[in-house]
Amino acid sequence: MTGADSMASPELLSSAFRELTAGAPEGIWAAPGRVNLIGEHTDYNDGLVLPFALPHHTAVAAGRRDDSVLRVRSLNSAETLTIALEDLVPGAVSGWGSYVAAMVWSLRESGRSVSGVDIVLGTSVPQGAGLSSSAALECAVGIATAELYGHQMPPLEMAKLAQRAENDFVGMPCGLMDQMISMLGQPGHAVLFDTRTLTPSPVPLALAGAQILVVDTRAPHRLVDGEYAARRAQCATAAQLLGLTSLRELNDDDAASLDQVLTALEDDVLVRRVRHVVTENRRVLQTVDALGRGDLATAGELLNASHQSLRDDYEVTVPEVDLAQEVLSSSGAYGARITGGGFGGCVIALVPEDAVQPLITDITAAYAGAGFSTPTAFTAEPAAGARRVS
Ligand code: GAF
Repeated sequence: MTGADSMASPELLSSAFRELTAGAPEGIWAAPGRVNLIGEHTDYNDGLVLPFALPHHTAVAAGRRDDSVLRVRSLNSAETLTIALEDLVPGAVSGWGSYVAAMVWSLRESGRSVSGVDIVLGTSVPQGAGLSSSAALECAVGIATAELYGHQMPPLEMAKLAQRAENDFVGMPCGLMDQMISMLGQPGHAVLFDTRTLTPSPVPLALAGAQILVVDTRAPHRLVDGEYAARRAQCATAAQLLGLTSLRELNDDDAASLDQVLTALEDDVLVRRVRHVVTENRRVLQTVDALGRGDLATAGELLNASHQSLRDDYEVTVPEVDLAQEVLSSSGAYGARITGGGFGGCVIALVPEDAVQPLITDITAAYAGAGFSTPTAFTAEPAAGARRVS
């Protein structure tokens, strides 16, 4: 068990809860981070995504209070947030506490009655690495608080409330992918999610002789700083100029007619953003098909193509990420791509089992040569979504 894993252990959380409140928690709940296999920056364009939940998770020990105060302690930051529920308004809380406050706010905004709560949280999801630590925190707090106050909610409804928390309270205009997979992850499966119909379809991830390697480039990953919002706005503008409800209405079945449609945009940046989204939706379906046939070579090529599109057309990569992808894809992986929102974060690769260690060595050497911070890496298996632990 790593130090981070122990931060989310039920024993540690229970004992910290007793220290904070002098009583036992009413329960412990957990929700995972994720990697996205493919389907990037498509979820706010009514498109397709293919993430899976990680074993890394955020856990909360929680109990009701007999007043209207939210009190939260984080084992990862050793800070305590105390705020009256009537003071919960967007902008009132910043830092990690804003995700907790946002979720309680969102539950109350949905009309559900929620009063005071004590929460102690810990996480094993790497922070700021693009592995969806925010959604893990929102969903863990959401299922804990809802259950404490007797609200039964379908997982997708909870995911939508978590997305609203992040959009309207934290100020990050994310799509629904991260919250969806944190709620609906399944061991052994990725989830193909159609964000237009809100339909999740589990996809078995049996990679005979291969692994998903996750490389944390440790390049700082920041999505609240405007670049993500700018991409989202560019897609909305392009859809509007093309007279579409969303970019999902476009496909590249006929590349020549897509090019013809895109000439109407008269703006190279918008053309490239749209081209990424349209081609990425197709790659998601092709990846599901290739994985279903056990064709890892084709799945790897699709990961590489996704990365190139995110680098050249969507412009969300950074040099650390491109270097990791280049080393992985040219030294033994079937394919590799940036995962998550971008501007730093992690690269995932589909890797033959016996190539995992040599590739980690190669990347570490390449990073040292380039003067980058030493990356970290782990192999990941799909894990379960949000749940009560005890
Ligand atoms: C971030 C967002 F939170 C997701 O909604 C998604 O848009 C992703 O970036 C890019 O695919 O993780």
